[in-house]
Amino acid sequence: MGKALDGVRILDFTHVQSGPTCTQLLAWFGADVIKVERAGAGDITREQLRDVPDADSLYFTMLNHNKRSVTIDTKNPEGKLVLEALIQKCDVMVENFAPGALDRMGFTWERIQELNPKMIVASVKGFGPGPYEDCKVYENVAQCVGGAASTTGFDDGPPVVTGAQIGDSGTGLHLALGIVTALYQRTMTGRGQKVLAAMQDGVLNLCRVKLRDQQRLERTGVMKEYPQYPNGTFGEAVPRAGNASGGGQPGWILKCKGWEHDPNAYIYFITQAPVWAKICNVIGKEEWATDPEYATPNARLPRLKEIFAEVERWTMTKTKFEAMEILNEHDIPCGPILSMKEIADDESLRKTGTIVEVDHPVRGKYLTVGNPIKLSDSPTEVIRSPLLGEHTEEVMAELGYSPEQIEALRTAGAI
Ligand code: CAO
Repeated sequence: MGKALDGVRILDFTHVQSGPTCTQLLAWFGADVIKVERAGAGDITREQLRDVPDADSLYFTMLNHNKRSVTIDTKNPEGKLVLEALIQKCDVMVENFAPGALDRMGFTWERIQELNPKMIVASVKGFGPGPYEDCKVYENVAQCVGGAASTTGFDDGPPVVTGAQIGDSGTGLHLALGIVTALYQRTMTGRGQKVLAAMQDGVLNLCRVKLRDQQRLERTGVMKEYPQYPNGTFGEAVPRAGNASGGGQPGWILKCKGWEHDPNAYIYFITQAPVWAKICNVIGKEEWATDPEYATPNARLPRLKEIFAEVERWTMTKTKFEAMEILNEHDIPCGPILSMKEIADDESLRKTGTIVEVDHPVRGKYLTVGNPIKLSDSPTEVIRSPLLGEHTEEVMAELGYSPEQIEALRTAGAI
């Protein structure tokens, strides 16, 4: 069966996490992704957080599946010529170097356009144009400047970053959408274009509901679904909401049986309005279904702490999985707090290809997250990440270089 992006060739000039997540997705959709790495060293993540001596780290292997690796010294004059040949053969260049690095290398937008006017040049940067455009940025910096950290955590504690890599992987995802959109537009215009996904913008896009709340706060001075209501105080900016739900259906994380010794024996519980009567029945507070103090969503807002405490008295008598089963019978939305160990062992995630076991010639078998986006006509097969420079000769031959030329470039240190 063919793949959605069959025939699309990507010059993958990315490193670390944000860019590689983007190109990995494109590779899973069938693009030929040629990862250009620094000769001799490669993507810095190959050696970061290593768990097996001399094997590419999981950090690298889990972000670079289905790609080919070529090593080129793009600061060497002959290496530059090889990169030029690649630019002429590819549809998209994806890069996430520090601001200005590509220009310093001699590959400005104008130069790339000269070489290939159809080329789409897609970049991740920390910030968009403005006062911080020259700054280098990593994941947690993006979470802080994109509004996630100031709105995450508890009111009486400091700002908190989330484990979800919304700055890196989130921006890679945004960039991938920009790239396929530009590819689609190119089918009509015949032209390439620049695609920019700034990490601050990507995080802010994911924090959209918090900018919503900022404006609600300014208008009304209070947000009734926040834990600060009714007894706490609201300041000028959106406060940290603890585990409150970001939508109109109040929720909280509640203890389950075993919480004393298991840090993940908790469940997320949502007091969804349409099933309020069922919630009352399940927790044994039938009278709340008709009591005007509890029967409507508005009446409940000032009493959420008391209500969740009562629900928790019930959840503490069940394991998180027992609670999930009972609540689901009644269509009450909830979710157990799953540990990474539980997720890794989850059979259903393996069946769908969301968790995949991959074999690697140096490190052996390891688990990875497969393609989370399933296309019925373009199935994903997860192929192990390439060794450093594994495909240099193969790609050079495809570019028309003879074995002698390849050898000479190798001797010159260009590849
Ligand atoms: N051959 C020769 N030189 C190469 C090369 C190659 N194949 N590939 C890269 N280089 C060079 C670059 O040209 C650059 O050289 P100059 O500094 O002389 O211009 C140099 O390697 C280092 O690139 P860098 O500045 O991007 O790398 P860094 O480790 O200093 O910074 C990072 C890393 C991530 C902070 C920075 O790249 C960045 O801000 N990127 C944009 C935002 C981003 O993607 N952040 C998320 C990273 S994922 O957590």
